Amino acid sequence: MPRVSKIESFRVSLPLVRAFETSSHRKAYLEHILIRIEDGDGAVGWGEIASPSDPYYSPETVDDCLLMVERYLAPALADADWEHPAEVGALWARIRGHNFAKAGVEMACWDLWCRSAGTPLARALGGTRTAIAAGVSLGIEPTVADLLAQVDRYAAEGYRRIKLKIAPGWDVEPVRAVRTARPELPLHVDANGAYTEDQSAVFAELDDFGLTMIEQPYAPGALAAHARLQARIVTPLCLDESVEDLDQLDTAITLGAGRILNIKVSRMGGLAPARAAHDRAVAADWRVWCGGMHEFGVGRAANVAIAALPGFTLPSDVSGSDKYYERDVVEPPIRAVDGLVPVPSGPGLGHEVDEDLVRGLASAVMAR
Ligand code: OSB
Ligand code: MG
Repeated sequence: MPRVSKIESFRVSLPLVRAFETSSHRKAYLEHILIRIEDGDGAVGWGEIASPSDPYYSPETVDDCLLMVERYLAPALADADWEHPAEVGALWARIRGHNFAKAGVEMACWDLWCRSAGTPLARALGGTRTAIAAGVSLGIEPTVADLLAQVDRYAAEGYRRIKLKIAPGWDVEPVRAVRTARPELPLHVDANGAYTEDQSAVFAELDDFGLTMIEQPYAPGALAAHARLQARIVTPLCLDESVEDLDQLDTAITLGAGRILNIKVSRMGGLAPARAAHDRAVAADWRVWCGGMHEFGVGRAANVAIAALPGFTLPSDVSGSDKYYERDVVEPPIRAVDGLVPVPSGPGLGHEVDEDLVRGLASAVMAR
């Protein structure tokens, strides 16, 4: 039975290969928190808190997450008895929200348990795939020509689909340009909740481009508005920000607020809740796929593992490390070959963390 005796967090910043702009903000580097835990036998597990720095995607920020780990999550985990990582979430069940912080600490528990048991994380979760289909998510670019160059590059690398970020003023025109250049490419758009219902005419126009889905057109809480839009267009709506727990998923399913769920380990608060969302969505005939938060290699490896579950039938936002970072924090880095990322067969996350690099890069370290 693992008993975590040491918990460290490292605030690490890495420059992005290419600055990324969404409807809410633009980033040239990301700062995430890496979690390292150890039990009394010296077994180690790693997790990643992939919260954005600022509260524009969800209310959480990196600073909040550091505080949550120090004040609540590390004390709840330290010296607690647990048999299996699926039980760990119960230690902080009474803490409302803070899913990104919870997910990073829970992930470290899965990694530690799997490494001790010699089991790959994907297998521990019930994953059945040996490789997952990879897509890319492309940010808002300065010009349509810049966007087309990015599309060409990643389509040529073999990625299985491309997702375009949209925002008012950057929607029908870039989508039409990409669709005209590549009539057969599996394509979808993500608005990160930037539209209101009185702007719904845009989605009627986008409905004609054969998109696989329209992701999160309206604000997270606007489930009824999503249901009204879904009733009027053919393109399936996909929810991201709107679903942070199983009750919200239940409401979304009941209302018909979409037909597809983007499952993010971070947004759901961990691997066990992400798996539960997969089970619930698939049972309701929704399709699911694995989203991402520009994770470093630790969180990205966890995404690969969860995406190995059988219900993940649409390509993921899990691209190779080289799409994001010059040098990732894991060895080997995550690699996509011909649009597929292999599911590792080694224990735990299946990638070794470059601990010296992490310690060297960390701007803040907390230990307990
Ligand atoms: O909405 O899916 C999103 C990145 C940061 C915040 C939100 C989102 C994204 C992405 C990129 O779309 C996914 C990835 O490549 O990791
Ligand atoms: Mg999204």
